[in-house]
Amino acid sequence: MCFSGCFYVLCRRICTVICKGNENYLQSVIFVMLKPDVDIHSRVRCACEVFYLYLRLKSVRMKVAIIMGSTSDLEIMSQAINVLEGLGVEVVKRVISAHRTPDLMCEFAKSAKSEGIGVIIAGAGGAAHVAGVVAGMTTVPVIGVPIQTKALGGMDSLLSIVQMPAGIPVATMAINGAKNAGLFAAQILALTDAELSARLDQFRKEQTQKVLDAVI
Ligand code: AIR
Repeated sequence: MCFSGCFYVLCRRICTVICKGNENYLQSVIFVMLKPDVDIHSRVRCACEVFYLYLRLKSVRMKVAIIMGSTSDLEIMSQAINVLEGLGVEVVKRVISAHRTPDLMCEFAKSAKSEGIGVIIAGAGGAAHVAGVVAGMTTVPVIGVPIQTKALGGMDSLLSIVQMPAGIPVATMAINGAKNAGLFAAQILALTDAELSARLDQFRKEQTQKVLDAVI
């Protein structure tokens, strides 16, 4: 096979295997390279472009931040961590309290976007303000998880998170609904990540099969 033939095969591999779902522009670069009258300099330029795009596409793969008001929330919030890690999503975990560490909360919220965080999951119990306040300081989507409390069963957490003023949305899950928070975050990221989208489809298939296979 000639040089350009090998190069074409290599580039197609990069497109289809690594950059799934983002192939169109890359393929158009490859087609330019394939034109018979293209000189070697242009071919090298195209190769650099393909490599650059590959690095850029890799670097825009977003992370999910999971923050919680206290280490006592970890048992519930680990359901979100587990589901996301199982789907191959990079997770950043932090204990951040709206009341006990307000400065840290502001710092985190303001830097979330530049840190490559695509979704924030915020769990807290009682006077659970972290999700709403973080949402007020960033346009990264925030998912709130009300943690069940001993005194009021988690209704306090739920109402603290769910009743956001118009203009600052928080997607509120059920009380202790951390697993769904993880899945919802993955579904948001999957809109621009075809591989993650395929893993979510597989997750749903397996879930359905488990129900169909259940013997009672
Ligand atoms: N909390 C911590 N800072 C602000 C709030 N609302 C919440 C935690 C936890 C609850 O208070 O999210 O659910 C009890 O925290 P701890 O540390 O006393 O166990």
